[in-house]
Amino acid sequence: MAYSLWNDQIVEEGSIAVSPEDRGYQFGDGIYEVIKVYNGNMFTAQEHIDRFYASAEKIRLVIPYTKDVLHKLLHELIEKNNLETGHVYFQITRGTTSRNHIFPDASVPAVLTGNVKTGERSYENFEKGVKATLVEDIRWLRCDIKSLNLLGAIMAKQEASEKGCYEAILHRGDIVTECSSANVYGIKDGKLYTHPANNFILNGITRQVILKCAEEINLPVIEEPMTKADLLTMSEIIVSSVSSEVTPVIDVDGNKIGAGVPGEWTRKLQQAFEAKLPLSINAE
Ligand code: PSZ
Repeated sequence: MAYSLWNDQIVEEGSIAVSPEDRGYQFGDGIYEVIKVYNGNMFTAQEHIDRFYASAEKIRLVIPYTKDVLHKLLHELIEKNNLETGHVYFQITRGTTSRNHIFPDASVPAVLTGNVKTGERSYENFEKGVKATLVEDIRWLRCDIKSLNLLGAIMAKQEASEKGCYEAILHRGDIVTECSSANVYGIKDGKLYTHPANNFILNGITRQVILKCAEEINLPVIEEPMTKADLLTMSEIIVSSVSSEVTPVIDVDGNKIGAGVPGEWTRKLQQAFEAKLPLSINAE
């Protein structure tokens, strides 16, 4: 049987009924997080929980539970579902009221839900690399918030998928920002380039881990935007997210990146990343 998070309870999945007047459903008025689970252990759970509270604060949504309570609930959700490898997903909306753009009264409770998804790591992508395509970034100007509104990302990812690509690398005019659901990096002449963590990108938790890995392997990090032309001259490109981990990009719109196979710095980053994962059974 599958279990879900429903406010501060773990309940049978089938017992939940979200209202059609939930503001998440009506307006996308809420925020979410995804945490990777390796052998039953959440990776960087505290960082994701901190970002969840930070996203909520940025949209003036008050989460009616402490971070510790939420952490324990996520643990329980994983255990109840016997999740080994996969993701835990959770979101909170500004509650259920008669449709009105203006915030509901403070007495209207937020609605917190969560569930798990089983899924193996994408070893083949990590090993062989993937193709990507450049797509105009038409999202709003607060991409630092992990908002439930994902239309800009969905349109871009669909376009990539229809072109046989794994990801859409987004650009605002000439400037490369990030991907539809990942961060993007270029490596050239022994330096790692990635967009600074401002309102134009989501500061990925995986991004933060990768920047630490780069330091460990003596790969200097330059947090400056790349142009589309810069991107295509990189000798290595990677994309990262909770699910993509460190995924090499070997082709952008038919342009071979480097030798057209994952490069040496990418392999070193993958090794440093792997060393940080909680892979032993019951590591937490
Ligand atoms: O399972 C999936 O498809 C996931 S899990 C996380 C994402 C997708 N996306 C995260 C994300 C994002 O949506 C955008 C726009 N930029 C960057 C990221 C990477 O964030 P982290 O590393 O925290 O997953």
